[in-house]
Amino acid sequence: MATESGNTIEALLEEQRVFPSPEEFAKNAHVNADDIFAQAAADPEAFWASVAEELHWFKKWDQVLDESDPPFFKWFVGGKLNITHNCLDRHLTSWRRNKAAIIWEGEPGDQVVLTYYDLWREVSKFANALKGLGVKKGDRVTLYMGMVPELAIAMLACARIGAPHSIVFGGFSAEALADRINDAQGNVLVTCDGGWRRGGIVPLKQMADEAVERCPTIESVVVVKRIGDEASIEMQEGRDHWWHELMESAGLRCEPEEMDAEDMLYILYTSGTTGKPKGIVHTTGGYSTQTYLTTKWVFDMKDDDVYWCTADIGWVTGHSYIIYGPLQNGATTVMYEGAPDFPGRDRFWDIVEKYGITILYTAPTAIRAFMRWGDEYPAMHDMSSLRLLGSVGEPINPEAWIWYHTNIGGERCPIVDTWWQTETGAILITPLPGYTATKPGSATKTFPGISAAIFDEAGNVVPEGGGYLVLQRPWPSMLRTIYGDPERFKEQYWSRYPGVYFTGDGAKIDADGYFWVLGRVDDVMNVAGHRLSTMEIESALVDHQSVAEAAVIGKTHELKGQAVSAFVLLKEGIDPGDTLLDELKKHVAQKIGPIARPDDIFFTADLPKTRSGKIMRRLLRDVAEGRALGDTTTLLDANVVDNLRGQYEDSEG
Ligand code: 7RM
Repeated sequence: MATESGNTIEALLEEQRVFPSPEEFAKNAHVNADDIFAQAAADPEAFWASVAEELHWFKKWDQVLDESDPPFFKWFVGGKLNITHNCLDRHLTSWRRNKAAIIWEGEPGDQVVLTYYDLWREVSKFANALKGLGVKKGDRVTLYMGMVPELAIAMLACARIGAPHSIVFGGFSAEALADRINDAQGNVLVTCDGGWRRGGIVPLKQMADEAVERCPTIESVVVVKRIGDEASIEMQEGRDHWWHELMESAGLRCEPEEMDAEDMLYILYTSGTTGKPKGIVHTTGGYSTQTYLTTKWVFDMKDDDVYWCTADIGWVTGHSYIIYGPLQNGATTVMYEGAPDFPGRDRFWDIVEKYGITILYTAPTAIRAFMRWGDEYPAMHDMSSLRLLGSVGEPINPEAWIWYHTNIGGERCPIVDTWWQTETGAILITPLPGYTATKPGSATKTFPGISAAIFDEAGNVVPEGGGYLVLQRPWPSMLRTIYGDPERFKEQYWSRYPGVYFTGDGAKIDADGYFWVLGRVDDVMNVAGHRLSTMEIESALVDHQSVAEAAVIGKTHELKGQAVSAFVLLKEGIDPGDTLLDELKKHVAQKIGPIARPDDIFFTADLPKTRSGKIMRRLLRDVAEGRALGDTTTLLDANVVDNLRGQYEDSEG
């Protein structure tokens, strides 16, 4: 099984296991033939135009792609549409009007089901409420909420009236929220009195109050009552409005604003290599088109599916693959409010069984946690409804892939490992289930119409081997700019190789043309002149039977430039000790070579992660090198680093 295979990058490339798409699946899949790829490659613009034809447009475009002012590309020039018409109105004239659009499960176990008709009504009403607060087309509206149905309603309401939303993940601090509001400069903030998390209350309104003190542009705050009295919040007269009160008097009809294809749909902030978050700008026509098609093909979305993407809507995955992609397809999309281990470690599997989930889309970090908790939790539930699994957010190590395949997918479900970024708006590298044979650890090949390559430092294409992952042609759902900073947009993505989009990821391509994304290039180490990927060594460590998770950093070293330093989380019940420490060092040396042998390994109870589950190696580097901590605003749990530092210093004497 899993541990028989190496998890290092070299071993990944030697990985012989290929999982052909199951025949049964292929029979009914949306995509099951070659010609689609050939056609899209021969004429990508014609391909994307034919996809856009499947959507509703108030006015058809005059030109598919305008490349006259690179890198400021425009798609479907002159076209007019509204994404909420495609998400809602279009389904009201068919049998889908009473189909479940959103099935929502609250952490305490409460449920809400909104049919397409229900959702259309709620969205129209809140759109009118926003207008009543003075929001006009082009005004930015910040949403700082938990995973409640009102979040979906609010974002669609913004889109309906052409007011770009800026969703700030509900786990961010008041300070981070204020920075984002001030960058986007809106007049309205929508929040909740609080959110439920592991039975406790996330004080969203209190943090919003604190933030708004520093945000002179905010005139109105709309508050969803999720918690009630226990939240003990204060409403500020004249500024704060209860959601339910606004909705009582809001009109039922709100015609969608006719948006230009290139009008802004939303801003979403993402962390860059510097401290200041970047406001990624997405526009309407291309984003609609590509999220629509990728949802349909990558998830093989059908009318009888019950689809669950476990991301938070505060991240791009939630924008594209909980809301816009699925709703444009008329799908049933599930939203869950809370934590995966509350009240028990089987909560996800409980939800799968309860709603008969057929498609599950989650992240490797979650999968590794489930693995660590043990096989008994999924085994408690009937998960035979599942037919397709997805992964996103970071490289998935083959061991986790195989565990997912075996314990969640019952060895029958194809896995789609989907590579994309906030900036790309939609999935770009992925298997198509029913068509692509998968290899554990590889996101496989580009989606039809997309052109990616591996470049070396000088910008030559690497036909087989490692380098930088780049995108060679514009794609419809690409970011258009960084909000308020077009120079940074050019500099960050388009300056390394002229005319080519630089992803910031390192990757390899194998003899079959399969991509293996290794991770951010800023996580690459240089040890005595040898280039090593943190991921490569982490995989080698995780490959050991005692290790649950590992984070590797390059610690500054007098002689070698950098030395390998590893933070290791052991599986439950395994005792750390010097013998194990030596064994792990040997294991890495054996898997990759002596050069990768960690100088030190530190056993820890937890790893500092961002709220979206990415390990913050920068903070580990700070701990290892005894520095003051840098920016920690995206850190999930500040205590983790403090504990780590305490232990680390003790162990160093
Ligand atoms: C969707 C999302 C983007 C970064 C990206 C990669 C990493 C995402 C995969 C992956 C390997 C994958 N947006 N990444 N998906 N690495 N395999 N399937 O995560 O903007 O938050 O992050 O995430 O490094 O550049 S994101």
